Amino acid sequence: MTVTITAFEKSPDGGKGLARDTRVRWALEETGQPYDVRLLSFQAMKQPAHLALHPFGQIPTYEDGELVLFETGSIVLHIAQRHAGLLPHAADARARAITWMFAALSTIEPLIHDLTIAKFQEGDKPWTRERLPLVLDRIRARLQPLSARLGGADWLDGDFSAGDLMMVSVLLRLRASGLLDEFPNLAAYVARGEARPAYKRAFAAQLAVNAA
Ligand SMILES: N[C@@H](CCC(=O)N[C@@H](CS)C(=O)NCC(=O)O)C(=O)O
Repeated sequence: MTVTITAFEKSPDGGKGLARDTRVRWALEETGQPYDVRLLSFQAMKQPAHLALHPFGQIPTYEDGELVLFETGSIVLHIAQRHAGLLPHAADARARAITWMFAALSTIEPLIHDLTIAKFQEGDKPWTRERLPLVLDRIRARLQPLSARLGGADWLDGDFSAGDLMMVSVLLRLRASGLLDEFPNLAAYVARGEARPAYKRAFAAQLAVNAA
């Protein structure tokens, strides 16, 4: 049975690949898995049919027969565990790759999400002008050690893994802020991820939806 994921019918980013279905598409492409996509309006995302799949009424979801998953960390980990290509075989290396997935999602992404909120949801609030530099500095404080750890390597721990897929997916949400350019090795790391054929296919697929 073919996997079905959900995505925005019309993504707020207009197809820049920032919506989180892109990382799931990328994982499916890296592992050579075909998939179908069910597109949802914002309204449909909050209706009972979708809430039964995703308690928070968000995208993406992942359906494979009886199995329904939400949360991109869980979805990408599931894909990576089920299919070869995204996790090393050696147990310790596999655990480290999964650690980088968690680092991306729990140590880096919340701060980047905070920037999105500060800019787009709270941009008109009188206190945003004072708050924004603090939000940016908190991100810098995470990028600095990440940049130091990556150093001159291509990927975070040996070969490309689900940890890199998730870290690149999270970091590329920063591009418009200019913060990535302050860390040239991280900017190059993101560019390396985006240059992967599987990423390009995932990006093109979500763009096709949004350009239509
Ligand atoms: N932690 C969740 C976040 C999911 C999420 O924020 N999805 C966004 C799209 S990228 C969404 O559905 N936003 C609409 C909403 O929250 O109503 C994950 O990684 O799957």
